[in-house]
Amino acid sequence: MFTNKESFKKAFVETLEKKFSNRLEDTSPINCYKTLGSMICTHVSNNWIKTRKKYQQDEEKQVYYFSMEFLMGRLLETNLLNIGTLEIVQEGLQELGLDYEQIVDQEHDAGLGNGGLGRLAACFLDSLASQQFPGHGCGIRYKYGLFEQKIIEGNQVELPDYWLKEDYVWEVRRSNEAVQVRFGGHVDIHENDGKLTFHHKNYEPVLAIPYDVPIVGFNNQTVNSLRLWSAEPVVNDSNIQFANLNNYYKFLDYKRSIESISEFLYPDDSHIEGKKLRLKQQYFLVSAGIQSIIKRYKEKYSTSLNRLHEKISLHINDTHPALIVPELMRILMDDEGFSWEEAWEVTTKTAAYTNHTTLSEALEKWPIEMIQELMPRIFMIIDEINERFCRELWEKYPGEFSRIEELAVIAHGQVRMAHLAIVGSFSVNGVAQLHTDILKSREMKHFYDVFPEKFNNKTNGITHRRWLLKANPNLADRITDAIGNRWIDEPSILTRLTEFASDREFQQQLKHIKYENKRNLANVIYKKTGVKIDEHSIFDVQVKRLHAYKRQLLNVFHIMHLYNRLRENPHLDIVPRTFIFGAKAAPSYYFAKKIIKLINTVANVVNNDPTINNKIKVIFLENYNVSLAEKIIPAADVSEQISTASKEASGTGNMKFMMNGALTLGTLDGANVEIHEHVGDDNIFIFGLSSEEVLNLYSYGGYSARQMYNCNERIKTVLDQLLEGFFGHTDVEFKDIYYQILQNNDEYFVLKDFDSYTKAQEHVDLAYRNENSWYEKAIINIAHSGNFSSDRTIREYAEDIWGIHPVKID
Ligand code: 26V
Repeated sequence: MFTNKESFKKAFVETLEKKFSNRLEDTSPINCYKTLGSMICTHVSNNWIKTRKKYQQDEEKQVYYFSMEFLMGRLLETNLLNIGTLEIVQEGLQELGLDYEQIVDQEHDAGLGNGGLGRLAACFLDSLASQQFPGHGCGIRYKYGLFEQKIIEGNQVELPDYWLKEDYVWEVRRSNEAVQVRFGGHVDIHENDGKLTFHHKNYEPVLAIPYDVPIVGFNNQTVNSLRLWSAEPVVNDSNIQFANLNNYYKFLDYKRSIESISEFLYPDDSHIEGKKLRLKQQYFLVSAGIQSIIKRYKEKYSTSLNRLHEKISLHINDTHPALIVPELMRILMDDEGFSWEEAWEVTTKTAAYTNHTTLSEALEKWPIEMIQELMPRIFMIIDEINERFCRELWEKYPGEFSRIEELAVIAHGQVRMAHLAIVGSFSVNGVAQLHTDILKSREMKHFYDVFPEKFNNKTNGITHRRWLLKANPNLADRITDAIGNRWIDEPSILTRLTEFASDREFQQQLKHIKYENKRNLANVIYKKTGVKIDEHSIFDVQVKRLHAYKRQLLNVFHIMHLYNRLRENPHLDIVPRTFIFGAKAAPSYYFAKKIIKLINTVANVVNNDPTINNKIKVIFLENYNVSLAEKIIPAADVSEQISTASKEASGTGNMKFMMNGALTLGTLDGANVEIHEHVGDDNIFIFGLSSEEVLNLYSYGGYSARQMYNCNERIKTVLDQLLEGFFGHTDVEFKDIYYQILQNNDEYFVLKDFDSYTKAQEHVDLAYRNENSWYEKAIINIAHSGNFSSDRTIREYAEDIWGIHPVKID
């Protein structure tokens, strides 16, 4: 059906007519999208079945990547790309008189994630399937994804993201593979022949229904699965017979409370709230996932589970699924009759954990009582893990109470999920070299002393298929013209582009592609905001979640400063610049929301001031998501990666921009450090405090924001403008930002780094004037971006952590 244009067109019209009883000339874009979706599903179903069969017969080890978030974005175009039919479809639809872009736009982003962590999980799935690794995702089918952001009078307003409004064409509901997850109740303990047995009683049962999404490998036959779990009430004879109205209402209450488990994604990735429902979600995911994996394992291997770790790895993506450790223990002991020692041996060889943040406010801890109430048996097991671990520590460090207290899994009435994950896993990894070094030498130093062999680094990556081939097809074609197409399978080959870095023709081609992408983005911006921007200006972009540590504020302060200079001298010699922002703030993150308001307020002033000769514009694009990122990133000249050094574990946006030929303006933080090492000093703009300096300032003090304010006229002017002047009238709106900086001593060193940031921005301006040299730098960035493909990352996980190998499907 996709073998050539003609057969595609024929099949498309037939499917459309059958599916919707609709003629082509009367149809709608949404029906075209659904038609195309169902054609792709039919096309991949054969390979999906083959892959499942092969994995069920083959004895190769498999990995299950457990994550509370999978930020998949859209799938139509990546699926077409991966099955190799993108061009046929684009041309075929055009010949049918249909608008391909409009059809693609019908798909609602699957926004089942907050940001970097969830998008990383999605990139990993693509790299697993594309390299034929037997690896699957395990997550939650939230009814509502990350909220939709609207900007109203400069403020963020959140709307629910009901992404399932139209049927989700990619999922398959597999009710025959449902399992039961149990909450609450109590545990009866019996002794039989000196052996304790545990019986969970009076629990509330929840039905976990899996919905599978096919993960289509690029140019191969592999189709892995992303299994998303949905919570439904258990409907049986006893609760369906409504003898009286009371029971009926009770049933409805029960139904509502069960369904709430997979109702929505928690949108705050900065502060843990300790909400019961969130803990329920975590156990729901873990218990449903492991039960179904073990069911399948037992169908396949008639042997006992004591060699589970040889066939399966369970990956814990951040601490959110850390209950994998006690849940697997529970199943092995209570259902399979293992002793504690046997179960511990298998569990700690099966689970592996990735840490994604060192921010203390995001480290998960749960009150003992909450775990006890929701999962009484799981709590008993965690308690025992803690007891045994503390006993071991006592032998290793006799008398060192405070060290043991620091390491314990349970302390001060709380269960520390990171500790549980470290103790219960065979591997603990950070997501960039600097991050891993900080874990080993500071945040988790004591654990590193106890388990040095567990710690390792796996620098993040991004799928070059979505972020270059799909998002920037013209650039991908140019690259192929220059170095052939092998880079698509092996992105490290992109380094061959370094030979073209000083090639004038290649530089010009890159310039034209960038310009085209900028024009497209300018159109999007005009449609969305009504603001016309100069396509020849430098597109300077900061798109990411809004967090104080990511320092959008530093960017805004610089814009205010630049605007002040332009007001003083409208003929100031600068290259015109368009500052572009996209950022969602957690709904309860007051400071972050104020910064959004500030960006929009500054934008309003700057964009409407005729005296500055259109030299700068400020754009805030609402509802930043994966699809918008795919339009923004290929059009960027400058990539703002300006977090306070030591705070950003890795960052992955930095890699996407680099791959699309934008130059990084950044601190030596997260993976920026490795980008810097790859491209060299001349091809990146580095500024600001080092992580070492930041950490020393935190440890020993010696920084005064007030002093910076008093001694630096430029900083003082900008800060004072928060209170008066800049916005045309005295404004109380931003006094909290002013006081946050001055009274809380500027926790993220915005003022401290202001001067060096401003200088780095001047260097950007100068560098951009030399066109050849600018594109030379851009080419060198693209050339070294292959190292940041998630294919490399996944190969490292496969080899060093999971011990999995490619499985050919034929
Ligand atoms: C925490 C919480 C707290 C409770 C509610 C929901 C929620 C969701 C996520 C998080 C964890 C945030 C950690 C995180 O996203 N880390 C980011 O991971 C990226 C992928 O490794 C990395 O590139 C970023 O630097 C890092 O900030």
